[in-house]
Amino acid sequence: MRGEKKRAHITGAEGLFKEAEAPKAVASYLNRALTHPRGIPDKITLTVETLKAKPKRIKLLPVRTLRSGSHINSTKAVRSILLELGVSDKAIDAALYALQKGPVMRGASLMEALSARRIEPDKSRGVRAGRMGILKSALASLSRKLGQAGLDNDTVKEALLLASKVASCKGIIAELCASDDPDYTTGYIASKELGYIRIPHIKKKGSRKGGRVFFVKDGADAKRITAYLEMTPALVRGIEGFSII
Ligand code: WAQ
Ligand code: MG
Repeated sequence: MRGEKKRAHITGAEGLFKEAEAPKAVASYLNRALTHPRGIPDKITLTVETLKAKPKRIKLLPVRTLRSGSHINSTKAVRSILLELGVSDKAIDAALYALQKGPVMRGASLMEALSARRIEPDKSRGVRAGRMGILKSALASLSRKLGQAGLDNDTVKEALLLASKVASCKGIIAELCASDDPDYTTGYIASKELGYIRIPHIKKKGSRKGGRVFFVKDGADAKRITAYLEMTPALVRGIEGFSII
């Protein structure tokens, strides 16, 4: 689903569904586009496609939430977590600049973790992670578990699913994300190594900036990574082993 206003992109969302679930899923995406905090779109595009390949099985990353009461502390934490994951100071600076000052992109930047070079084929659009889904039964268990932590909402569930697919991609070291919604100030750093770390106050309230950076190993193959993120269907089948710390 895509919502657009005066050719500015407002939001996008997607999922994998069984055929029988499709009408309900489409209706709920439509409803979300019409009630989005970034405004009512002039145009909504809905696409329904049949999967050609059997989805790859992926696992959800474990979730934890950083305790931070301020934007300054959160920025410090972002730096130290990314350094721990092997991202250079230069790449951290470039990523924070892109998220806080750069134009809002539809997709994510692919950035080499050491050189800070951006390698995505289309620099203004970025790379869109897609074709990820979760079985209905797994989603019900996930909702229950997130509910106990006060986190059972679409924003968290979709971000966690996206981050879990991204982290499953060979060559990706970490992801940094800040929402472009002016009221949503919690972002995250996700990685196979440390899981999904929620970061309150990653941005200041009211800002319409935001974005995603996928840090890759220097020399990684941008084409292969883009193809995996955009095209390969990935499915969470169960939540065994999933934890909220
Ligand atoms: N693939 C790659 N990048 C994307 C995608 C995608 N499918 N969708 C959005 N982006 C980029 C794009 O640049 C957006 O501007 C930016 O990410 C933010 O997207 O646990 O709501 O949908 O509480 O605004 C984090 C949840 C929510 C944290 C993130 O992102 C939590 C969010 P938004
Ligand atoms: Mg948004």
